[in-house]
Parts: sequence; C-alpha cells; structure tokens
Amino acid sequence: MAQPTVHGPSYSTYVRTVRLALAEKAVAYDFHHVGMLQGEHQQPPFLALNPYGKVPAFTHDGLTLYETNVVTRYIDRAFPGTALQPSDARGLASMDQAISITDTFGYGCIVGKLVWQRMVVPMMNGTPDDKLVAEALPMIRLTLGEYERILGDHAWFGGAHLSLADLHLAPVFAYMTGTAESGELMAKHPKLSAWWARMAARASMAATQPQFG
Ligand SMILES: N[C@@H](CCC(=O)N[C@@H](CS)C(=O)NCC(=O)O)C(=O)O
Repeated sequence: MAQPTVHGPSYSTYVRTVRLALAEKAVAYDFHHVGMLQGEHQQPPFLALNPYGKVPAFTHDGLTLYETNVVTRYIDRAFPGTALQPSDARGLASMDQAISITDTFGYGCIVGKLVWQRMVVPMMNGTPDDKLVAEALPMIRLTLGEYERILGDHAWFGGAHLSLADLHLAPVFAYMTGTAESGELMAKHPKLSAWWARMAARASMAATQPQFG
C-alpha cells in the first residue's frame, strides 16, 4: 500500500493532530507543506484537495479526505498499530465530546483569539489586541473546566488509553501553554495539568514540532 500524504503547514494545530495520529500508529507518510500564512490554502492546487480551503487535506492511494475528525478516524481504521479509539460506548462518548468541544468552542477562543493575539500577531510584527484576549477568557475558562470534568480520574480523554481526543487537544494546548495567561488558567485544573504533562512528554509530540519559516 502506498504511503499517505498530509497536506498543510506543520504549525497548524489540525495538521499536527493528523501527524500525531500517524506518529502514534507508526505510519510512514509524506508531508507536503502548504504555506497557510502566505494564503496557499486558498489557491487552486490546495482547493482541488479541500474546496473549503482549510488545512489539512490528506491523500492515500487515490482517496482524498479533509476534516481532521474524518482523517484521524480513517487513519485509525486503515492502518495497523495501537487502536486510537476506545471500544466501550462511554469511552467513545468522552472522546467524541472532547473533540466536539474543541472543534466548536475551544479552537476559536484558545487558538483563534488567545494564541493568535499572543503569538501570531507579534510574529507578524503587529500589536496584540488585549481586548480580544480578555473577551476570549470566559469561554476558555468554561472549556478548560469541561475538559477537566470529562477527563475525570482517567489518564486519557477516552479512558485508560490514549485516544484521538488527546491528539485533537494536544496541539491546542501546546500553543496555549506558551501564553502568559496559561499559568493562571491551568492552575485551576490539576487533572488537566497532569494530563498535559503526560501528553507533552510523548515521542509523537517531539516528532511533530511546528516549524515556522
Ligand atoms: N474543520 C476543519 C478545521 C481546520 C482548520 O480550521 N484549519 C485552520 C488551521 S489550524 C485553517 O485552515 N485556517 C485557515 C483559514 O481558515 O483560512 C478540520 O477539522 O480540519
């Protein structure tokens, strides 16, 4: 079987989620950089893979997929290696809940507002908008509280074993924990903090470090 290809920039959280799934399953893949900050994801070559212009896209043996949630589930089903989805209904529900919260609420306030203002704007020589950050904090607090509740006393979001939910959240946390606000935000959530320490130490995280420039 041919190797799959991930299309997108390494600095995208969603691209990193797909790469984490491949790394955790020890699947070899090709990585095709798409310069999102330069607008390449809105150009015809990438739009031919994902007409919605969002990274990542994923190709494998004539199959083209997009939407990270779809791609990571395909990877888990199509390739041998450790299962990344729990087999019990409750574990799966926790996994799905954490992924859905991230897509619907967490990504926008944590990456779209906090991380964007604190990291991306300064990288592009701009001045962060503190008002936008302040506006994002209540939703971030709510979301982190929900993560803490869903995790409960489990080691991972799907239960006793690492699951796709951990891989969806980790790239978001990797950026969030680099912001000045993170210490205060995470201090209220000891279980989530312990989860992040476990997750950040995995070899797959070291293998998928974002590269800028
Ligand atoms: N629903 C998409 C979201 C992907 C997404 O938002 N990717 C961001 C980068 S992390 C992106 O493409 N942003 C570019 C844009 O919105 O123009 C998925 O699950 O893959």
